[in-house]
Amino acid sequence: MSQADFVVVANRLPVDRDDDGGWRRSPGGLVTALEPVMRKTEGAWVGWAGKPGLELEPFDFEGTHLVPITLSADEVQNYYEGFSNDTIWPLYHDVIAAPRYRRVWWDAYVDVNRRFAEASATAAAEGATVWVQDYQLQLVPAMLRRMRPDLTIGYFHHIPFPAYGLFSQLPWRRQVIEGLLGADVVGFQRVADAGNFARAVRRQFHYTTKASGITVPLEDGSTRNVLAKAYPISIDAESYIELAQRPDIQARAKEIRESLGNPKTVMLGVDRLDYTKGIRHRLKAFGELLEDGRLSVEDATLVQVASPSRERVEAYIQLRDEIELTVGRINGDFDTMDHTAIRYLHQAFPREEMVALYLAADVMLVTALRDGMNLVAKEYVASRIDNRGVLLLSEFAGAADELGSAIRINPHDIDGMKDAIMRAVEMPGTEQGRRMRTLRRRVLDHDVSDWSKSFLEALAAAKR
Ligand code: GDG
Repeated sequence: MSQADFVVVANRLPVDRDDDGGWRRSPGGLVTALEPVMRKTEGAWVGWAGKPGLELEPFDFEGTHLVPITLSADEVQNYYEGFSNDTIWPLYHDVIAAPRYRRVWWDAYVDVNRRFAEASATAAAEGATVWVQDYQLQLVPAMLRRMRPDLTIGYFHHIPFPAYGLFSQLPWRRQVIEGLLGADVVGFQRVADAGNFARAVRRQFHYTTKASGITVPLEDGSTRNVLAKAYPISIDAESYIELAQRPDIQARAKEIRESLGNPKTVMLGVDRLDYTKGIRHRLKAFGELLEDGRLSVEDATLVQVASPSRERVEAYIQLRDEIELTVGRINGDFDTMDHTAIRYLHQAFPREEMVALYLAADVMLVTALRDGMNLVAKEYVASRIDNRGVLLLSEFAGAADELGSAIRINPHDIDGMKDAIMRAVEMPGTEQGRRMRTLRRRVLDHDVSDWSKSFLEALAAAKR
């Protein structure tokens, strides 16, 4: 079997299955980010094909060698929906929802991580570079290093890494840290995440941590250096600009505004339906503004795209009920025959439609309670080739570190958020332009290829 010099390991393969059994590239950001790298190196990608019980041989797709991992229905439930999305996800997002610590879920997580590590060990050539992605696979770096000490191993963490006081709840906290320390470079979204990780290492293992790296003692008395550092992820900004320039998409943006009854202000939220995104807080602030009479449905409409997500996890089922109840109440109280308060869409849309929505929106609401980065904020900014529109951005999203010219909000402070929304609604065009130009400069200068390049350069430097 052919072996690759560059291997990506992620929970999901970069492809989705068509109804006719064929494959097409998935639209996700990670796939776009790594596409140029994969093409240059003829790499391999290890991941799950997204369907339980599906057994597939490795195959080639558009120049990448794909290595499918089989997950049984039980494993999907315990490793993916359980430990990944009902233990780690809520714990790492500051316990917004209560994490559940179940030993059977942990056992499945260990087993599945081992299977990913074994497949990666088989796929990687002598001395290859392996890049492991995200919280579903935190044990893979150390497992893989034990199997293949010749490899250079990177790990990127897409979600926050919590403060030690929360992380220490995890019954398997030492195993998780040991797993991550198997990498040569552990990348985080924010400087604060890297700091939280270093502190967890100090508290649990008493290793020395410096800006130049964490010193990990080895059994033979020597040491290894592990670099833990922030590499903020970004988007393929150019592709958003290209879409925003298309006349058909600009026309569609106009059509969207018309279909909403041409209100003065269109506000927009775009999120996976997830409790970390602060959708309820946003609805509360908007509903109160209507109630207070500071906004009316003739003046302002909120479009909320809530794309379906993790629909079998209990916390997500409950959240959907709560949000839909709230939307129904607000619309029931304030809608007229001609205008709606909230246009709620529990659907996923093609990227063209997303960009039309970005162009149609005067105010973009990113109100996450906790978010690793939040790419929607960057997509909105990149799409605004007219230098208009206002971004409201939660300080609890990683993007806040970079996007200082947004209107910064604390989503827990409903009064503060209401004032910020009014400020955005009333902001003069000149101020919008000044802020948007600064935001766009940042996103265009630091796009996703910079992200992968700087991470992979650090990894190359770690190669002895
Ligand atoms: C995780 C971290 C971090 C959403 N609905 C539709 C759609 N989307 C696209 C958005 C955006 C992506 O999905 C969502 O990315 P986010 O960054 O906003 O959030 P998560 O999904 O939670 O991602 C996050 C990210 O990983 C990367 O490291 O930033 O903090 O939680 O690209 O546009 N796309 C389309 N239709 C939809 O209906 N086409």
